[in-house]
Amino acid sequence: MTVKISQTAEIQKFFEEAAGFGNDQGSPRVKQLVLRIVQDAAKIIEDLQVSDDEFWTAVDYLNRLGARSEFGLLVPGLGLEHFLDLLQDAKDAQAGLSGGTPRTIEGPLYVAGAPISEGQARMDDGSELTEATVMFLEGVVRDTDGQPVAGAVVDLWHANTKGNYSFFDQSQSEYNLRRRIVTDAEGRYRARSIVPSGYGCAPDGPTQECLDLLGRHGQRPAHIHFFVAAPGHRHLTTQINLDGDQYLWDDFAYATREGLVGALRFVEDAAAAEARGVQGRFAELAFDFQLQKAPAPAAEQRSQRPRALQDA
Ligand code: MBD
Ligand code: FE
Repeated sequence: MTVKISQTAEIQKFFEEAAGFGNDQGSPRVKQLVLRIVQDAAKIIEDLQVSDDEFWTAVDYLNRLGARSEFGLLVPGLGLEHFLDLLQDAKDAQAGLSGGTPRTIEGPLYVAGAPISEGQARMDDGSELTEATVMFLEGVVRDTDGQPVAGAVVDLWHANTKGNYSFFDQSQSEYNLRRRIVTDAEGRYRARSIVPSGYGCAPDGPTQECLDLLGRHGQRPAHIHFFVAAPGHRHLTTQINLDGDQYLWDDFAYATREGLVGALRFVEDAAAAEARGVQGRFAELAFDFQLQKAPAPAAEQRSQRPRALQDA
């Protein structure tokens, strides 16, 4: 059996030095992680006989991925963000935490600091009313005993009819299709918006370049993202993925889950439209949430993941 160079004591000691184990400065945690990353990279290079050309092509790829700010897009595309959910689900099961609306990935397109209002909000700026279908979205936030949660913050965001998100798409107005709605005394939230389209990775971007080499598309079904938070309850990051979309169960980001599919109800009734204050065909979507009790105060907060306008 041939000896693996990457596994020799000499090379292991060399990487320990490179990862800062020879000094008492810096961060022990980062040293631990970096050591493992360089060790595993070396093992991959050796085991899979990665050529120099392949190695430097990969280095250039990561530079281009970062330059286009697409690292956060490749991560769900490769299933790693969904894996974090599966891992947390397994930990929850072990800890006996169950019930409530399933979690699913946040994705890379949240922006902090959306306008906040009590009970209801209009989310769209009206700029797509000729091409869009008006959507009335409403539901109740409850605890796992079925009791309504008043004062919960429902922070929701979605794409426009082109599948693009405001902030990242500079052609949209500030915070278009992004709102925070505080549930009323009955735990209810109501939003008037427009039916979103599915998102597709930029065809000329590095994420799609990788997906092409994997023989995969970069499309998501139409969906609506949510953070739902309330004192005493566990923060929930989730989405509604829309029934009938061709990508519902063929999502490049693997976010669709059982229990997170929402069905639009299209209404073509002049009296109903007038009662809603709109003209013509519109859509209704009802979706309720259930929050687990927070096992500890920290569980009430979303992750500290760096986000756009974090401090807004
Ligand atoms: C999205 O809109 C999204 O939700 C995810 C997970 C990845 C890319 C775009
Ligand atoms: Fe999204």
